[in-house]
Amino acid sequence: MERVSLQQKVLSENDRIAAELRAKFQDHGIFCVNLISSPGSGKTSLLERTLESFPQHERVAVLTGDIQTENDAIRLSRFHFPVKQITTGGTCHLDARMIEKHLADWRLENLDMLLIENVGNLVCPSSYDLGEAAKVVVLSVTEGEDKPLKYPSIFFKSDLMVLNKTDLLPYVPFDMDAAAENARKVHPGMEIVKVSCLNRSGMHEWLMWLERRRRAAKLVAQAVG
Ligand SMILES: Nc1nc2c(ncn2[C@@H]2O[C@H](COP(=O)(O)OP(=O)(O)OP(=O)(O)O)[C@@H](O)[C@H]2O)c(=O)[nH]1
Ligand SMILES: [Mg+2]
Repeated sequence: MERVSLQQKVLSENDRIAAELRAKFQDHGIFCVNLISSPGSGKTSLLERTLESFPQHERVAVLTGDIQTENDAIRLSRFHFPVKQITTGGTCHLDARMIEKHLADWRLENLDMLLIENVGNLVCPSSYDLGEAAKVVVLSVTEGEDKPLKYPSIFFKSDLMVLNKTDLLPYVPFDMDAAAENARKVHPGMEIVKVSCLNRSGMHEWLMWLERRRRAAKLVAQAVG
């Protein structure tokens, strides 16, 4: 009984900070994405392909979470946009306080888009709101098409599923239609883009999705402000 109420307290504190972050992002017209997947599905690779496609004047920044190492921040820093690593030291997800802390010395008025790579995990990150406008779940073709049914929460809460590593389809038994059907069983009408971060196929659709959502965030900020 007590354990449940403590967990509720932690989550409601997280929700309070997340709501403050969301309000700040909305005020500044920042489109914030929370990228979630199992370890190794290709979150950093997708961000590498994304950042390499942006012109240098793009007002984008990245926070990338891992339990240990600065490896992902080092990979992403090559593109010369602001990047910070959040090292959780054991925690299996990012929380809103970590985002608040790592944003503290960035000027939000200089940003249009904040891309957050969560810790590799399909379960824990789904419970922690980071103030994002959209969660995006990445599933790669080596993971099995049943994952949306086994880990429904994150597929239900995500606006978009990015199906990655499609270049491997000739070599692994993965049924794309079944994966899409399973995702839409959990989340009817869910948007899906199929990509390969290796050969860059599908990148246009992913970038168009980002651009559409970024414009929508700007319009909301203008309407409210
Ligand atoms: N064949 C193939 N390999 C890929 C693709 N995308 C990523 N990889 C490889 O998959 C491995 C993991 O990719 P990452 O981008 O590090 O995955 P991640 O989701 O960021 O991993 P964590 O941060 O550890 O959770 C790397 O060896 C990538 O080169 C792809 O589209 N095709
Ligand atoms: Mg990564």
